[in-house]
Amino acid sequence: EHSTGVNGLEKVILREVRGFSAEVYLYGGQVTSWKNELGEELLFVSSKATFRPPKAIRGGIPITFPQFSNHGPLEQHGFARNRFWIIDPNPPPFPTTSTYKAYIDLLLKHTEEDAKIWPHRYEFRLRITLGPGGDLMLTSRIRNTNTDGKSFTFTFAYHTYFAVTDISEVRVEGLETLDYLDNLKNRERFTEQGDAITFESEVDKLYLSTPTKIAIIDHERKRTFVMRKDGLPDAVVWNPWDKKAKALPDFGDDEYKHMLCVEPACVEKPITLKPGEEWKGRQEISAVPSSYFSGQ
Ligand code: TA6
Repeated sequence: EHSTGVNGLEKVILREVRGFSAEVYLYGGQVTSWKNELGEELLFVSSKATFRPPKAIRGGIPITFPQFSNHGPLEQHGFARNRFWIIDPNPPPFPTTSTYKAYIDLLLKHTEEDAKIWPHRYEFRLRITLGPGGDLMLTSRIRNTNTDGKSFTFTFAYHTYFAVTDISEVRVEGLETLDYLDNLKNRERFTEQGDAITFESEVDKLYLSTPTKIAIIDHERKRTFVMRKDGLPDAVVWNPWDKKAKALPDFGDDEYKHMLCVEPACVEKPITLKPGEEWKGRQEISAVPSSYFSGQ
């Protein structure tokens, strides 16, 4: 249902039969809450998030488009997360076989203002779905609607902030032995070691050619987040740790202990669309008790 969020910003609440819920702000097209049937919050949003345009909301699932990172002509992470999206008046049809219950279709289109910094026409359709069992799925469809025959190229990520009990008790499985670009070492390329990733300092790594399934294990709470993705070959893992956390005005000094960003992305090989072409990128996350998780 529609409601008014922080600072009067419009938000939509999705509810699922078993009691899972999610909240999406039209500002940024950004999920800011995903709760399980016990009402436990599964995503991290900073207590110092400003919810004040034009700054992005710190947490949940920011959409970084048309540029991930500050490597390019645009501001850091592009501008989709800094714009007001609308409810899609003409959403794509739902696949008939789907059993998904609660969903919302959002739309972001080019504006003359944005055309000054990114001279292209596009339609970005974002479907946010709360599925049976509380899985949260985001599907992005980005279409080039240029009428001048021009292609455009972009990079993309779902900048997902998971809430964790204690970062020093978190493991990530699925990225071991992969190559990554280390953003803390001038994006130099390294190879990850052979077992699950653990955390004891700032991490900012772009893993390349990653599997469709990644697991984030919150050992303390015996909870595993399972992330499945399509069309997103890369995955960024980020924790600012103490120094960087202190330097971010909209991030509490100690909050790095209770969050981890795992961000399915398309960065190493940017996406190029000709007029009329459409790209699709999907992220689906679920939270399961670790005891069930086979770890395969
Ligand atoms: O998540 C990776 C990253 O690119 C980091 O380098 C850090 O800058 C983070 O995004 C947050 O960026 P933001 O612009 O939201 O403060």
